[in-house]
Amino acid sequence: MSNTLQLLETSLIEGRGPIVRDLTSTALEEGISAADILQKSLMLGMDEVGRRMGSGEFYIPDVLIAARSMDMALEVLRPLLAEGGAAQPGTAVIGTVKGDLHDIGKNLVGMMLQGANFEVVDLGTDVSADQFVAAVREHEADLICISALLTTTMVEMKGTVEALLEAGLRDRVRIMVGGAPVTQAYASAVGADGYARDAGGAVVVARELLST
Ligand code: B1M
Repeated sequence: MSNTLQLLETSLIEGRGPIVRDLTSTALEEGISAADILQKSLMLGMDEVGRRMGSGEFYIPDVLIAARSMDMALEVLRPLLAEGGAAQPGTAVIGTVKGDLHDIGKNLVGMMLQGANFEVVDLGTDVSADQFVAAVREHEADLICISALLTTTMVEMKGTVEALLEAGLRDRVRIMVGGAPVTQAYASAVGADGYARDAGGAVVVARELLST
């Protein structure tokens, strides 16, 4: 791994935001791709933060500072991840389920979809089933993208699918779910149309869902 990527990973874990932002720019100047910066440094750093959180070495403030640093890196990468493609595939409403405040993965998925030229409506975090339904109506969405990072909140996905059914909108919109605890089996069980493991995969699945 390059020195810059190694330093970037360590700085992210330590929550040194401005340094993380600058090292992200340096890595790009060195010719390292946005995808490699994400996969070979930033994601590894967030995984380590999660490991330390799970083992009790890190407390919530440590994790929040690291998350803010990740946001600063993503702001540098955003223009590259969101470089538009050709024709517009459709409108996607995206959000993290009710009770869940994790948004870094959801933001990445949103940026990648924008990069693939989707019109993206980001509802943020802690989004209720009713808010998803209202947004689908308001924006005439073709796709709804639901993220969850907690085993305790992923159950909200089922509620959102049911709310879309009750609102008579289920046939009009495709549903994609994702997030660390979510699996293809879980996606099928809650009645979603698609599941993606990561942000790159989300673009592939989104395109597939709207072309069928
Ligand atoms: Co939280 N947290 N957290 N946390 N946090 C996890 C998820 C955890 C695994 C940490 C751990 O214990 N090791 C654990 C969950 C355990 C479980 O449910 N099994 C956990 C916990 C327990 C909690 C709290 C309950 C802690 C507490 O208060 N005691 C609390 C809950 C708060 C709440 O949401 N109500 C909490 C709080 C927080 C912070 C606020 C401090 C912060 C979030 C800040 C923010 O997001 N702005 C935070 C963080 C940062 C994490 C970890 C460390 C990192 C998550 C992350 O951003 N990863 C996380 C541990 C970990 O994941 N290793 C952890 C990087 C991100 C790019 O990856 O989000 O997985 P990810 O997204 C990926 C894929 O999942 C996928 O694509 C993305 C890019 O490839 N993807 C999709 C995501 N959404 C998708 C949607 C799609 C498709 C793909 O289609 C629609």
